[in-house]
Amino acid sequence: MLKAANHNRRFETTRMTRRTLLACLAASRPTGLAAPVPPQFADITGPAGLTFRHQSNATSQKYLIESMGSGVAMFDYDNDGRLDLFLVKSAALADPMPAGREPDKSDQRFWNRLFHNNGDGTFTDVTERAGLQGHSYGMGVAAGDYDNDGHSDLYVTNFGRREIVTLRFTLGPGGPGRGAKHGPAQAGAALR
Ligand SMILES: [Ca+2]
Ligand SMILES: [Ca+2]
Repeated sequence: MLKAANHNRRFETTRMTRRTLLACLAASRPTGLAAPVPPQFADITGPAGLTFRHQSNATSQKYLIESMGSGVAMFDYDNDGRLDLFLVKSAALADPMPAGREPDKSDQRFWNRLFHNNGDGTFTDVTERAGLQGHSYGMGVAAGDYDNDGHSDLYVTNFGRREIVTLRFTLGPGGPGRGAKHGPAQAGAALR
């Protein structure tokens, strides 16, 4: 009997505690606030000069790599203090792909792209100048200064080939895309 009474008291205490907690929460709820407005976004890739569209090059074979999106790196390739963009892209596939043939990246639609941050909300495509069109079917990328020379480098993964790209860029006054000499920028790609 004593055990049952203690149990009932505990149960009642717990119930009262819950009631008190709910009352406190109700009392603390702010009143008169407007309903939260969901954040709004606008597509500014066009005005910003980021003319990049990924190509999956889908085939009737439905190869696994067709379903993979590509990687992107935000890094400061020219050490001007502003983050630039490197975007990886796929390559053309035959339908079906003959055994041993490498995907074709020669068409500009399939080039990887490097965009220089102009510092005013716009970007300039410097892919050709940098020689970063890439090889094979691009998958992912990582950026880092692997040789510790103060310049960021890229590690690009492809279906079939991996690339380590070492970058050596020097800037003329004003930076690229503003009538200044970008130059040249030595960009070398060592294939592994
Ligand atoms: Ca930069
Ligand atoms: Ca480096």
